[in-house]
Amino acid sequence: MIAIYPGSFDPITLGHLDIIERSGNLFDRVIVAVLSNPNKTPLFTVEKRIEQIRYCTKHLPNVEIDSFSGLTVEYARLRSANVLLRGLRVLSDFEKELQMAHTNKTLWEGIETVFLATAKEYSFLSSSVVKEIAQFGGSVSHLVPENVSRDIYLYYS
Ligand code: COD
Repeated sequence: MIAIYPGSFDPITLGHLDIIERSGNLFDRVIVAVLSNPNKTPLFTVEKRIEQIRYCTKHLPNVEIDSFSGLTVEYARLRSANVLLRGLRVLSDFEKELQMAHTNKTLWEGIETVFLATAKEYSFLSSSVVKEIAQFGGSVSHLVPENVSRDIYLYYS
């Protein structure tokens, strides 16, 4: 079974990476799909995010990294995947994620959303938290993969 893990991943954090590693044990193939969103100004380009994710998942043979634009369900259909993977951290995630899962189901009845609970040590962690700390000169090396930490350091120095 093929699962898509869609997201912004701007940047990928250890919380995302944990979800990718664990889902690789559950599905035949996991496609990490980076949304290319022209309405947002990201920290890193889509190409850079793909490179970052590819590097830190290179030990996972059944994980592929790609980008997409438009509707996630259309991308999933194109890739013959009928599972969307999402991570849950706190109660507020649940509200947002449930709404997204129901919306996606109205767009394609064949899609299922599978939620993985965050590892407890990453329940506070988000890309926004990482960006906020980095912006004010704090270290994020304990929050993101090493290669991403290096890129962030270069970006802000
Ligand atoms: N631990 C566990 N899970 C985590 C952690 C953590 N520390 N941090 C983040 N996650 C999970 C998030 O809960 C989410 O499930 C996933 O990782 C990705 O997170 P982000 O923040 O990188 O990505 P999002 O949530 O911004 O991605 C949103 C989408 C791109 C999936 C969404 O906007 C989308 O589908 N857009 C395409 C348009 C579309 O199809 N719209 C209709 C659906 S509403």
